[in-house]
Amino acid sequence: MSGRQSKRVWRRYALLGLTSLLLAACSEQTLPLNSLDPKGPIAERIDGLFWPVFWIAVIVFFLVQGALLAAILIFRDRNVEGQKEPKQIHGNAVLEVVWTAIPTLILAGIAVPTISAVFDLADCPTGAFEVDIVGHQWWFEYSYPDYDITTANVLVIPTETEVCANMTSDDVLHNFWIPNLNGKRYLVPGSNTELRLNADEPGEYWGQCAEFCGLSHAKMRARVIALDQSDFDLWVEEQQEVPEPPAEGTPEWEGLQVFQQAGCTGCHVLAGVNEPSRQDVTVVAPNLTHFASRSVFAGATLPSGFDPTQEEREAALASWLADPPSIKPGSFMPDLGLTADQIDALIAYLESLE
Ligand code: HEC
Ligand SMILES: [Cu+2]
Repeated sequence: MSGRQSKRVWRRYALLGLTSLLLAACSEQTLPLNSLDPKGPIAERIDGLFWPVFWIAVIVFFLVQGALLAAILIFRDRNVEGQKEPKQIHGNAVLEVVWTAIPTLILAGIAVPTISAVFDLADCPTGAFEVDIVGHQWWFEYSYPDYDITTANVLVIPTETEVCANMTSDDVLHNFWIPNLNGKRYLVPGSNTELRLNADEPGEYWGQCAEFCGLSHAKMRARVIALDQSDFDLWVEEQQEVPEPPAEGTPEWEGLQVFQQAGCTGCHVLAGVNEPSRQDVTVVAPNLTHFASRSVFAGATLPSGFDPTQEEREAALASWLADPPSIKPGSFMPDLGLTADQIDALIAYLESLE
């Protein structure tokens, strides 16, 4: 290939890459982490700051670049005899004052609503609905102090309700970020931070740990599911139930046997199996009491995609149980050397835990 041809091919690839990037940006479905798509009053407040500042920046950009272009064109060297040097304005006190004062005024103008929003959003209002969030490498644990519920990965909240998340970390710094609902906030070991969440509509809001926290940081995601108050109350009731033990001889029962024999109970709490009170246990792994009620697991990374089928979910669970660290590097759930039969039985059992 001649140099010219290869250049042309290269250009074509670059164009293709750029186009696909642009097209990818157009699809809502592939953009679950979009902070320009507020779904509640807190996110709207932040969005309401972003757009005015953005448009002021756009206007400033065009004014400054326009002035620059005009100066370049008007005062360019025309290569004609006798062209006079333009008037020199360096050190002109009036101009200096004016172009210092204008940005100062703009910044001061932006600062007023910004600072007021920062303070308004910093702390939870009194009487908010309380949830506790604990960051673990690499999953989020959620508990509801008023309801004695502990769950993981999927945070269920009621709609049109001020939710106050009291957050801390069990190991390193994490950061909880649900862009549709609010900005980010750190989870700090040994300290508490608060994050306000409020969703207008029932729906699923995606999130991500936003602070590098070790090997599987990228696979530490979060999901918030907002439910109407009545659906939320139902969910609470279901979560508070202790699951019935499966009938002897069923595949679910086989799974429970494996669960007890393979050491799962050394790390996982499952109400009715290994735990008298859910609050006394030091948490090292997600509570599995209502595992099947959660749409995603393993740090909200499995099953992947937007509308996984039950088969895809079970396949993902099988691959997780077979070798967790191959799915999430560094995972604190080890490869337990389970056989295919044991995995099938465990899936039957875990998927019955609604
Ligand atoms: C040494 C502790 C340990 C043992 C033993 C263990 N796990 Fe885990 N397990 C974990 C940890 C930690 C996670 C979270 C991993 C992550 O998401 O990074 C986890 C995650 C899971 C999940 C996903 C839960 C969710 O909601 O994200 C399932 C299901 C699971 N384990 C099942 C089992 C089963 C079944 C066994 C027994 C065969 C078992 N585990 C044994 C520590 C353990
Ligand atoms: Cu993290």
